[in-house]
Amino acid sequence: MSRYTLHGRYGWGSVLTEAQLEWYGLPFDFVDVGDLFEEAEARKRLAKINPLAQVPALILPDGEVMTETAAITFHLADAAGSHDLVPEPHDATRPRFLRWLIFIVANIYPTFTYADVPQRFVPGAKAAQGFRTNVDEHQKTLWRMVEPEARAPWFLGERFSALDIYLCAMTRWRPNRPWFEKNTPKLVAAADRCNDLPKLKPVWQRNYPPEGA
Ligand SMILES: N[C@@H](CCC(=O)N[C@@H](CS)C(=O)NCC(=O)O)C(=O)O
Repeated sequence: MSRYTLHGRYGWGSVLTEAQLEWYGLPFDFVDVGDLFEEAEARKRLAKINPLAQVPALILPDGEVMTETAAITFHLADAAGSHDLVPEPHDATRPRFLRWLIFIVANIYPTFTYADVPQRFVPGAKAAQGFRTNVDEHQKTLWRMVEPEARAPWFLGERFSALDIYLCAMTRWRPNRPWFEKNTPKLVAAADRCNDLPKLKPVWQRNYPPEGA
């Protein structure tokens, strides 16, 4: 079987795709792109594959390049012929799945794009600092909108989905884990459950090794 190539960085957004490849048992090679914020060369290299120089960038077995985690989520479900992570078209949970997956990638994910290195978008250190503070606050507001939508034990209720994978990764990012525990306990509960799934354990360990490991 031909293989996928995942260009990514452990701990970063490529984990969203890595977890899904692992879940479906699709064979892949991982290419560490380097630190896109610290190494100009790393951005230059990745831009040849993804002009936006973002991860994940997934090369499909036929050579086609895919970026955008939500698009990849749908494609991998098709490729695997599985509804494990993406509710099928007439499933009652599908509209909620679509809504909140797109909410996360369209509204929350860009808060990282703009605030990770705000100097890219706002001139002057002082303005960049204020921008960062405001975008970080906006991000918290957005997560607070997601929280009441979560059911149990998974985000969609009885049904596990790719949304739980997003939560498991993203509750490790900004603001920080204690903030999520205090403000979005339902999201954290689904994230923790996902963290404990034996099938995905190696992915979480690779991307978020326990401290001191
Ligand atoms: N909309 C994209 C967002 C990807 C993204 O923002 N990736 C981050 C890492 S978590 C990145 O590569 N950032 C580098 C940059 O934006 O310059 C997706 O869903 O795949």
